[in-house]
Parts: sequence; C-alpha cells; structure tokens
Amino acid sequence: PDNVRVSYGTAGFRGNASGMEYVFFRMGMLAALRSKLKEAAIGVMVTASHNPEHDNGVKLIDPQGEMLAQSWESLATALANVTNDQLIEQLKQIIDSQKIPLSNTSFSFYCKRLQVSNEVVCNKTTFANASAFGATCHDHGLLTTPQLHYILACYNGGDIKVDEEHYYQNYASAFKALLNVVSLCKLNPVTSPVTVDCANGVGAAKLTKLAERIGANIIDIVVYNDGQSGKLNENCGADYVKVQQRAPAGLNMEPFHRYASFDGDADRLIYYTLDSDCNFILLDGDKIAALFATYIRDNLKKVNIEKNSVSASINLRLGIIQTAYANGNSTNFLINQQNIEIACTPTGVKYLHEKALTFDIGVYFEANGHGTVSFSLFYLKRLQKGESAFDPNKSAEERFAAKKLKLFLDIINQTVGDAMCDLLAVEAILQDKNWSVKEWYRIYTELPNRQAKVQVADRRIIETGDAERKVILPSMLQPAIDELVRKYPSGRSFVRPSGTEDVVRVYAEANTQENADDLAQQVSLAVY
Ligand code: NG1
Ligand code: ZN
Repeated sequence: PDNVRVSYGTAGFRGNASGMEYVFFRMGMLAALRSKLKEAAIGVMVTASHNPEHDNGVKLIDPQGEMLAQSWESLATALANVTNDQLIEQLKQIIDSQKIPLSNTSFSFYCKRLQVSNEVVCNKTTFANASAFGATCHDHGLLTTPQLHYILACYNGGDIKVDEEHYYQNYASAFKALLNVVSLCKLNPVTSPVTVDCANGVGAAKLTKLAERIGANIIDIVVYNDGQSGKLNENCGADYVKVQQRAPAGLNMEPFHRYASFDGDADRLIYYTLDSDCNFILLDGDKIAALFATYIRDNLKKVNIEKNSVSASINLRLGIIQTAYANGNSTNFLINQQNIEIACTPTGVKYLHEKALTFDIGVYFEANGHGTVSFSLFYLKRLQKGESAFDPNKSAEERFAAKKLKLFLDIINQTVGDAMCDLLAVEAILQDKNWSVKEWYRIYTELPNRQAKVQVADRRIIETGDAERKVILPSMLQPAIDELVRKYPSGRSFVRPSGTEDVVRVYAEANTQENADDLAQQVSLAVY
C-alpha cells in the first residue's frame, strides 16, 4: 500500500494481519532464493509471537536453525517495500548482488500461526509462491517457533525424516536420563506440580504431548490457557505477566506453588509465584540465566575438567549475555557474588546468540524469558575427556557431575530460546538442588522496575548506542534522562525504539516500586 513501509525488525516482519499478505507473498520468494544460495532448506515461520491475535508476522530461519543472517534483513526489507512494478527488478538485484545460482534446487519449510483469521491466506500465499519459485515446500502445520528451528537444523544436518515426534522423543528421553542421574544422587527426589499458562497458543498442545512422552510419574505439568476458551496472548502469556508483573487473568495462585508462562509461539518462558504474604514474585529470564549458569559452573567445579584434561592450561569460558533490560541486581549478583563474566548486547536474540558463541558456554536470556545456552565444540570435547578420564578412584560426586553436565546439554535446544526445553531444564535443576521456587527466587532480590511505551510521530528518530543503554540522537534526550535518574536511589533508565511495535520503549528501575514507576513516567514525558 502507498505510504506504508515495513521493516525486518527484531523478529522479522510484524503488523496487523489484514495488511500483510504482500509481505508473506514476497517472503516466500526470498526463502526460495536463500535456499538456492545456501543449498539447504530455509525455514519460514508465521507468527506474531506475544502480540495480540489480530497481528501476524513472518520470519526466515537459516539452515542451522539460526536467525536469518543480518546482511539479508535489508534485502528482505527492500523486497517487501518495492511496488509491484519494481518487484522483478528488485529480485534481479538480489539475485545478482548475492550471486544466487538459480539452477540450484531449493527447499523451504514453513509452519503457521494459531488462530489468525487470515492465516490460511497468508500461508497459502507464502507456500504457493515459494513453490512457484522452484522450491520444494514442506508444510509442518502448527509448531512452536523453536520446534521449527529444531526440525530445520536436524533436516539440514542430514536427518531428512525428522518430524515433530522426533523433537518430543529427543527431549523427553534427555530429561528422563538427567532425572535418573539426579535421583540416584538423592534419597528422596521431590516432585510437585508446575502450572503452565500457554497463552492460549500453540504451546498448549505441544507441551501436553511432551509431558505425555515423559510420563506423569516423572513430571506433573498442569496446562492452563490451552486456547479452548481464551484468546491468544490476551491477558495472559509471558509478556503480559512480565510487563504487568501480575498473574494471567483468572489464575488462582497459591503461595510457593510453581507457575510458568509461555508466549504465543512458545519461545519465551518465565516463572512466578506468591510469597507467604501473597506478594507476586517474578522469576524472569535473568533468574533463569542465573540458575542455569550457576548450575553449570558448580558442576564444572566438581568435575574439574581442567585437572583431568590433557592440556590443563586452557580454561573454559562461561559467560552470561544480557541486554539493557536485565535487572541491575541480577548483573550485580552474577559479577560480584558469583564471579561470572557478563556481556551486554542490544535487544534481539540474534545479538545475544552471536555474542554467546564467543564463549565456550554462553548462557543468554532476555529479561522477558527468551533465551538458551550455547556450547562450543571445545567444551563438548572437554566434557567427553572429563567423563572418560574418570577412573574408579574418582569420587561418585565427580562422576555424577560430569554425567549431569552432559545430560543437561542434551535438554537444551541450542538453536534458539525454547520455552519447553527451558522449562525442563529449570525443573531438572530444581529437583537436583532439592529447591522449591522459594530458594530459587531468593538467590537475589530484583530492583523494582517498570516498563512503559510512548507513542511518538516517528520512533526512528531515536538512535541509541552502548548496547542501547544511551541515546545518541536527539542529542538533548540523554542529558535529560541522566538528570532524572540522578534523583532516584539506585536509579537507572534507558529508552529505545521498539523493533516490533510502533512505540518507543522506556525502562526504569530504582530502590522502590514507587520510584521506579515515577522515573519511568518522568522519562516517558521527556521522550514525548
Ligand atoms: P522490541 O519490540 O524490539 O522491544 C520485543 C522484545 C525483544 C524481543 C522481540 C521479539 C522486550 C523489551 N522486547 O522487541 O526482547 O523478544 O520483541 O519478539 O521484551
Ligand atoms: Zn515468541
């Protein structure tokens, strides 16, 4: 349409579903071209993640299950924005500039979003058009986003028969194997139910299947918001719970029970509970990252891989990658109390993932619950050596720690943040540590914080630097924010244009909730 410009943002294209047909149409073409170039299958995921039901979106997935290469984001944006008259010319430009061998075969995998009125049109358009471009298309129907990443990576890795069932079998057996080792180390393994709000999205049916494969005697998962009565992402789901800092509508919570929420496409996970005074307690991506990293680090210490290795001089690097949204107290806890290396990147999983790969073990989470762990080949080799270097003289504790690290790695979906795998990983760690949610949330206390949105004429005039922690343009804005922040003890605030919504996001934290709310409001006014 005239005067409409879309861009391939933090998570592909997003917008009102009714106006997106041409974007789907063109992404079908682009997927086919990219597949020819990479000589591998490319994924096309149709989802608007945590956004309301009337929205839709589309993103491409690269062969190993990673996000579309950044250099192609601008090609996607250019292709989506040309007029029909310019379309052929634009395609020719892409083919020439990227030297795409048109004679190569191409494959696209795609799967679609649940409960979108024009879903069928969007999907048929993408599908038909990729086919017209010579791609062989595999329709995987409804999947969570991480399931498509997983299936695509397995397929391109040579397992051409991979399907959804393969995903469940893989993670269910990894989880059971880890719990087996965990319960061998203890006399009384604790099991208590976890209630999971699936945001009325695709995750409900998928989690039910995964839980069935594991068995109710091993994990007790109660699915809430399964899509039977409520609307997708409406007053529920990980984003709602995180931003509103309250339970999904209608959920009657009990103190110290474990609750979790997925978002609509099940790539985000957060936990929450009530304390004994019925205060709402959130355990977000920062707390999940802290749990994972300290678990890995503590087991590494027990295994003492370095001692057992051939070249003991090389250290394994463990790092946590955060964004500016990470709570200040989580960063303090990890650096000062746990002595774990921290890196900060701009918002968007692609940046965190890229940074994570620079560590041997990179634990990355956005505060909103999107994250996973990446393990280097070097770490894998060390782990194998650590395991095989064990002789009968080694303690049982050492042997178990090595085994646990290996099995923990197996329940992680390394291609992308995966709510189901992350849930299994949290549940396994809590069981191993004999922790209830209480011990977990007490590892550190979050600074009170607030997120707000400001509608402005053109959010793109805001430019940020220093991993989005500072505003560069307009030049008067950062000094104004600094001045406001100075007024509040433990104050911190930053603003950035959203990559998925037409708003400027404001984040503030301070010593009290009142101050955090106040600071967010003052900064919002400064932006406005
Ligand atoms: P934007 O709209 O760019 O803030 C949001 C999330 C990102 C990421 C993307 C993709 C926040 C503050 N931002 O991006 O972390 O998850 O959506 O879904 O949560
Ligand atoms: Zn999502």
